[in-house]
Amino acid sequence: MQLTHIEHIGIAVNSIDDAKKYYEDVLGLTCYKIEEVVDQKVKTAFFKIGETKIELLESTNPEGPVGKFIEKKGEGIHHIAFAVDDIHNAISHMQSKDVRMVDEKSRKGADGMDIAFLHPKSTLGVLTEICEDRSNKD
Ligand code: CMX
Repeated sequence: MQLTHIEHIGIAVNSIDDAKKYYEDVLGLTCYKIEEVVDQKVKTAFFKIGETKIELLESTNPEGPVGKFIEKKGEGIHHIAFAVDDIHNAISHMQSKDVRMVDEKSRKGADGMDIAFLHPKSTLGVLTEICEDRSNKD
């Protein structure tokens, strides 16, 4: 298993419309996509910096993972995502190291990725995602 780069950093925000102003007007980044991930109960907005992305996460339901996070901790860094070459291999590797997986199998995430989350209780308190870009592989 090999991590190739930091694919994105997920940041929980109260409002994408409000947060976008800071990322665009102050940091000078461009939002290239807004996408709702219905099963995760979030709306996402993506910005690119080199090979890495910033993913803003706005909850669409207070019972979803980002809604609960915002309620408990407020806005801020929600997760870090590492790119891997082969997500099935990476999940097997994590399981062989006794890492608690939120997702035992990969699933479709935002921006064309196959993703799986590792539980923060197994990762020193940092919610961690692994993702494989399938866009050039199928
Ligand atoms: N980072 C670090 N720790 C976190 C966390 C986060 N983002 N979210 C929750 N936790 C911690 C909580 O603080 C809590 O710790 P304590 O027991 O010490 O208080 C512990 O994890 C359990 O939290 P909880 O509120 O009881 O449990 P939840 O029902 O909120 O589930 C988690 C937590 C991580 C399993 C859930 O948020 C999850 O499945 N996340 C993965 C999916 C996800 O985050 N989707 C949104 C993004 C989708 C996308 O990027 O497209």
